[in-house]
This record gives sequence, C-alpha cells and structure tokens, in this order.
Amino acid sequence: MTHCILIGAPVDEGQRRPGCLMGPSAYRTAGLAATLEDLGHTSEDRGDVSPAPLGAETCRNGAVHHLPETIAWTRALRSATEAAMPDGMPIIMGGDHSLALGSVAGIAAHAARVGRPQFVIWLDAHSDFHTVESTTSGNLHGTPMAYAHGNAGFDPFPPFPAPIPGENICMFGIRSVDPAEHAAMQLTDITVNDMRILDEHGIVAPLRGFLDRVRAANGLLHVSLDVDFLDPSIAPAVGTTVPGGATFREAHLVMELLHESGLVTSLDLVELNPFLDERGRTAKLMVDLVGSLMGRKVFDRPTRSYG
Ligand code: 5AB
Ligand code: MN
Ligand code: MN
Ligand code: MN
Repeated sequence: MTHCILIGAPVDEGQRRPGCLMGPSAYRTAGLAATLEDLGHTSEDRGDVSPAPLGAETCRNGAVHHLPETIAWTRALRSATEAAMPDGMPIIMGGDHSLALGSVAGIAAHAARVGRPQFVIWLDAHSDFHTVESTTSGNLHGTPMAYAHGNAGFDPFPPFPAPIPGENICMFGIRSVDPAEHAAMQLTDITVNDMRILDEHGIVAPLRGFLDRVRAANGLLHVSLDVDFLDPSIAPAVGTTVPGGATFREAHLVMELLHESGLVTSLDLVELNPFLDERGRTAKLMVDLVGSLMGRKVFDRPTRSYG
C-alpha cells in the first residue's frame, strides 16, 4: 500500500500550444484517485500548485519563451515536490514537461537530504536535453533533463540542488533529438534506449538492467512519463507527436515491470493536452498506465505456460 500525493501542475508556458494547463483536471475527471484507491492505495489531492511570484530574469537567447514564468513554476514545484516526498509518493499531474525542472529538483533535494542516490527513468520521444542557451525553439519543455544533469547554460535558474549523474539516468522511447542535444549527450553517461534499441531488443532487458542498478544502490527512482512516449495512434492528445512510439502493450509492460520492482518513489505525468484529445482517450490511457504502475494485473495468478 502506498500513500499517493496528487499534485496539480497546470503548466502551459513551456511550449506554445495552449491546453496542457487543463491536464490536472483531465486526470481528476478520468478518475486517477479512484484508480489508486481501487488498487488498495490511499490518495490525497493537494490541489493545483500556483507559481511563485514572477522575477525579471533574462537570458542571451532571444528565442526563449516565458523565462520568468517558467522559473516561477520551477521554484513552486520544487517546494511542493520536496515537501511531499517524506509523506508518500508524489504524482505530479501536468502540465507540460517544463514542470520537471521543478519536480525533479524537489525530489533530488530530498534524496540529497536523506543521503540516497536519485535515479530517473525518462519515458519520452525526446531527450529534453537542451539548455536555455541551446534551445532553438525556445520552448523550455525541451530542457529539464539537462537541468537535472547539472549542465551549464541555466544561469537564470536557481542552481539544480543535487545534479543527477548520467549513469543514474535512463531514457526510453527516444526518436527525436536535436543536434545540440545529441552533442551534449555524447559527453554524458546517460543510457539512451531509443526506439531502434526497443525494436531490436525489446523493452524488458534494458529496463531490468537499469532497475537492478537502482536496487543495488538503494536509490530513489523518479519516473517522468511524457505522453509522446506513446505512439500518437493511441495517444493523440499531445502537441509534439512523433510517429513510431511505444505501443499499448510496451507501455503497460514498462509500468508492470516498474511495479514489480517496487522501486518507484515519484512520478510525473506530462504533456497531456486535453484540448487535442478524442473523447478523453489519452487521459484515460495515462490513468490506466498509472494503474499498471501501481499494481493492476490482468490476471492475478502465476501464469502457466503450455508448451
Ligand atoms: B517534450 C524539441 N527538441 O526543443 C525542442 O515534449 C522538442 O517535453 C522538445 O519532450 C519536446 O523544441 C519537449 C524540437
Ligand atoms: Mn518531454
Ligand atoms: Mn516529448
Ligand atoms: Mn511535447
């Protein structure tokens, strides 16, 4: 039994397609709390976080969109996530992926305080490894992983509390990486399981290998689930669709393996844009994936194989 702490993060400023701010309401409407409770967990909804007061931060890169707003969200979400960690498992209901600038900072600060290493699984079509300097779109939802890794190029932001070493970061589903991100990732020990690797080896072996490392290190494990990890044919409600994503079963399998590991300590649900959804199907799929992550099984008896 886990105490789940729902935190609404109606962040829309990290990209330019309005609608992610409706994400927290869509998760509530799709029955996230009831799903958790049906599985025997307890849940507490702390409502939506409000951004901290705006500063007047600027940067050299003129393309950057909504910098002070994003820094305000980063500060507020860092506090909310850090405060939730000692009480249970925070589930941050986004909001675009720039919310992870704050959520990952909060959990990393907590991990440093309790003296445990922080690990991250990034489920995404994109590597989100730009900096404020390198982004060409100016959309800061493409930057949180580089911030969490402690890269230079985030001067206007508060320093990341306890940078996460590359060997503690594992990405799945990657199929769209910009040249500057690619160059920056070459200098790290981040494990990038792109779609080619999943096609060739499946998702189980790379995931189990990483989970073994988290367990051996007694680490905390954060999962950041971007809707565009999923193939757009099953999850249309996202601004940045990229064909060739995870299938329904691949996505559930990841969640089931994560559940069995017992290692996950925090979760982001990001990039859902309910304005682009079809009768709530993406919101419902995301809630179902949380169900699998939290222990829902198709059949609760050891599987017998006939062969
Ligand atoms: B998401 C792109 N690399 O920087 C950029 O959806 C896309 O949170 C970023 O993964 C996608 O704008 C950010 C082209
Ligand atoms: Mn992302
Ligand atoms: Mn993405
Ligand atoms: Mn996106």
